Amino acid sequence: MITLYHAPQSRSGSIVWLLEELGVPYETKTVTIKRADGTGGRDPANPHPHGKVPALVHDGETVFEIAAIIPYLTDAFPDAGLAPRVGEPGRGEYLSWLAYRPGVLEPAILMRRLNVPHVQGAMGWAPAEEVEALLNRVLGERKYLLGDAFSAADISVGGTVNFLMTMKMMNETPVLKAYTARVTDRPAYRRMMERDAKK
Ligand SMILES: N[C@@H](CCC(=O)N[C@@H](CS)C(=O)NCC(=O)O)C(=O)O
Repeated sequence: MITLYHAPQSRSGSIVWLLEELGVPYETKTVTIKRADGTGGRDPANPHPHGKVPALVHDGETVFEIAAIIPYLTDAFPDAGLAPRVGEPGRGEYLSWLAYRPGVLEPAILMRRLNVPHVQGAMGWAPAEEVEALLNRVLGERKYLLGDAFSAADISVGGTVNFLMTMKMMNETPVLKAYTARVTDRPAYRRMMERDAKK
């Protein structure tokens, strides 16, 4: 059994979306987390070492960090066709985009929002304007991050771009608007949104 430790309207929605795309049985345990507005608090029932979400328990193993949970699940259920398998073309690019979300995209955009100047050579990510330019260039040439086929990389990066544009933290462009409309126009995405709306 797969157990997802989840908090509505948070990053763990990416994993609900992925599990819905995979079509595998899973349960969610709703936990409280510290919210940016100062509400909430750490939940002792959450196995995440920092009390964050998502955390996933599968066959007794705990997996945390979205960049680890997504390939863990797409490797465990490869027949769903949501990721290139080990040795297949596109595998490297797939893993790169999975790491890009928490390692580059999120910190770049958050630092800009917080007015923290970018220190080239010190920070492990690129400046926000460069991140936006890259995403616009790649997605201007391709339907999805890996080409013609939707993959779990689009759940992670596409879902984040969608959220950041809604929050007015990323600049809306025709390319990114068309891309996020494409990736969110899916039954699994709608099921995830409906699920969170009920909580
Ligand atoms: N790098 C983590 C980020 C997880 C994260 O920060 N989740 C937020 C919810 S959107 C959280 O649990 N925040 C509670 C806290 O910071 O204590 C990942 O990608 O899984």
